[in-house]
Amino acid sequence: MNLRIIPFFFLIFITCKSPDNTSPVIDKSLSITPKPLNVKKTQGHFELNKTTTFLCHEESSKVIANFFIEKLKISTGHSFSISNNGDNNKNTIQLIKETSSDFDDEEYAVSITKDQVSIKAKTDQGLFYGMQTLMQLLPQYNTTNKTQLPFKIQAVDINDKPRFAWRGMHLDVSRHFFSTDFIKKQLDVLSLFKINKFHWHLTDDQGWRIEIKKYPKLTSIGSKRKNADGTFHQGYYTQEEIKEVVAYAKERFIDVIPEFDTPGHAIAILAAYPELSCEDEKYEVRNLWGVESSILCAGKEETYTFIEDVIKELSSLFPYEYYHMGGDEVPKDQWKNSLVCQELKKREGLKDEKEIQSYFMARVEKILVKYKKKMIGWDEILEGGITPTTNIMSWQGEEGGIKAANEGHDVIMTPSQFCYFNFYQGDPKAEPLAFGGYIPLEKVYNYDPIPKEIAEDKKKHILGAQGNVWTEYTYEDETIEYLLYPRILALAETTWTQKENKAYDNFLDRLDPIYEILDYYKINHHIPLPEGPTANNIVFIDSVNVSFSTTHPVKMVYTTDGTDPNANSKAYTDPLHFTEDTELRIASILKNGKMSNIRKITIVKKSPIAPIGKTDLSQGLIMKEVKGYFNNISDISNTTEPQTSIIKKIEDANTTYHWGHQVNKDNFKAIFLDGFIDIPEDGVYYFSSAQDQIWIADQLVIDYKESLKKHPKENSIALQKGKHKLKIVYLNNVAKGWATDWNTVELKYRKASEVDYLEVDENMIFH
Ligand code: TNX
Repeated sequence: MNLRIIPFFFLIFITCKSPDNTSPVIDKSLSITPKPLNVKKTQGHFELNKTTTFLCHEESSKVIANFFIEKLKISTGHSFSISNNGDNNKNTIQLIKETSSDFDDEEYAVSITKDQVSIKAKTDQGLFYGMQTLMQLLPQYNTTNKTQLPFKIQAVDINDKPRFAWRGMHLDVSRHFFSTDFIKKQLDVLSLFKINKFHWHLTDDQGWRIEIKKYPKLTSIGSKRKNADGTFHQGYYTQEEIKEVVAYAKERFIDVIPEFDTPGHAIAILAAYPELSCEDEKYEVRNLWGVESSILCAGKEETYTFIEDVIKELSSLFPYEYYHMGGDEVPKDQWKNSLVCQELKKREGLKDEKEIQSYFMARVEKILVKYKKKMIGWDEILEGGITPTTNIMSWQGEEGGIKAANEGHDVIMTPSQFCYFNFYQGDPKAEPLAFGGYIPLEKVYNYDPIPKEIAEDKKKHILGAQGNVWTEYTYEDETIEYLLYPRILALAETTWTQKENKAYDNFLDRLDPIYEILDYYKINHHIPLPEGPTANNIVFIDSVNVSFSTTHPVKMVYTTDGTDPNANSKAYTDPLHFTEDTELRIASILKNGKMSNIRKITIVKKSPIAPIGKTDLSQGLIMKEVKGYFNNISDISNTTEPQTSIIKKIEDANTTYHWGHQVNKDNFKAIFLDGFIDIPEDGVYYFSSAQDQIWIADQLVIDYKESLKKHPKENSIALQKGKHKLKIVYLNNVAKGWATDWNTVELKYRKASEVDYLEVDENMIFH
């Protein structure tokens, strides 16, 4: 049990007997997320009961009241009614809109007294946030039973407003498609925490996902991706579905910002309309991740006509002021080689291809202005210069945002090192597959969207920040939720709460009430996993110590008898000491009893394997190559005659593709490297590799079963000094968008007592 959390935990849920000694007074005023500006407890309590009514003086506040009445009906079973009777305010929840007040637009005040609850704001949005705060004060988030009325809530005065106007979340639906139901579920939950922007990344190389009536092939062709293994991924939203999501978001005061990525990340467009490219080529929707070199032609008028036609249709779907037009990762070789682009360059007096992109974005912005929209672009567009009215989304770190804000552009911060929720939130050795990187909760929480390099008078240009979820490696709804929560709530607080009111420890203390809400909404949130061992098979010779930690404090429970741990299992406190074979199962467990995935670790006592007694060996390994596309080792046919050669270094087995390039299908093959490895001294060794199989001394040390092989796997084996048989099996293919030859063919090793891996180099391999 984490001692630091206990006292606060009791504070949050403090329940004192009310004077009539019936039900307790609930006080959740310190557990609101994002943390409000001011919370002041006052005397007494308010009783919410079946005769409580909502009091609204305007139609628009009635709409808001009804929205929450529906929610309360689900949690309590009771339908509250609305009255306009202004004379008797007793036992009411009043929604008071004061358009002439000096409140900010998103500001609200909640006052709970013994007689009534009042929520004041200048706008409907303010009232909505006031109600969301009130909801967090009620015991409505009960996953098992309906909450019984009446209940008593602590009297309190809350005054609150956000630090930033842009509190966003982004979702890439191109790499993998997600249903409107899933998106609505997220919008509903995000609105509880006052997130107010949804950036919908609708188009990319790997799929166009929105119906455009004038260009039907965008969806009939552009929304379908044929994967390298022959399977398909497809999906798009009809305009009706888009409208539904936008309306659903609007009810929750979330603006939806479409992203139509141009001029790069556009091969799905070219697959449908190849005439929009610079080259006379046929294109396919890209089935590899990475950066695509085929882009929209900047020198053709048809490109701008197409963009205008699409924007015209988008403008009837997305009513908000901002449109995101991409501009990221644009390889410019095609423009260099294109006659029309070079003519354009000359005609417009453009210095280089970067300036062609500036010209392109400026024209796109002009189109947007016609539809009364403001343009956002990724920070790459700064390279060739931008128009004074362009807005920047800074993702390649903070530099682009700093430069743009200092030059007077509005900026949304989403630097990948703080805001990319497709990155790992815990140790990649323990966590399920993610993009890469490492952004634990604390890093998100402590991120400040206003870097110190921004001049005082330019700070106002930082509109806020946003969490991005790119979906190359997320196939399931649950995985998106796992990556998002609770990190997006740390960002919600970072963007809402004043910096001086934030404290990570206090946020951690509020995670329990947050989990209660997430469970109520059936969100598959992350639970920190037991981290420490980098392999799930730990070999030892005499004895071994195994220790665990978590990214933030949470109890761990474990068993050593082959059963799954539960709440009653032993709590992990200190490193575990093993002297015999054991199957260790360990998991994290929250205060509400919810457990993380269980980590199963086999701990095995072994004597080091004796070397083979060969001496007449030459350096290098024998390489056999079998041509063909193989998903699994078992698919390799024995009929194909392998090509045999000797390689000096393991890395000589590398094939030749580069990151981002199209894969050369003729290069698909299986590679077998055979020979011996020279082990320097007796001991337990860890090996690390992203190849399919590593055999040492006839033991299968690494068996990379997943088809997608992105991050190296590790495993241990006890070996005596000397030469041992070595075999490496490697399938050069593309699985789930990942080309295996983006992994260097390599094998690394370390002694169990060391931390850093070394390369198995040319002096260690023989045949
Ligand atoms: C870069 S962020 C991209 C995306 C990828 C992402 C992966 C940005 C503007 N472009 O196309 O999905 O990295 O993290």
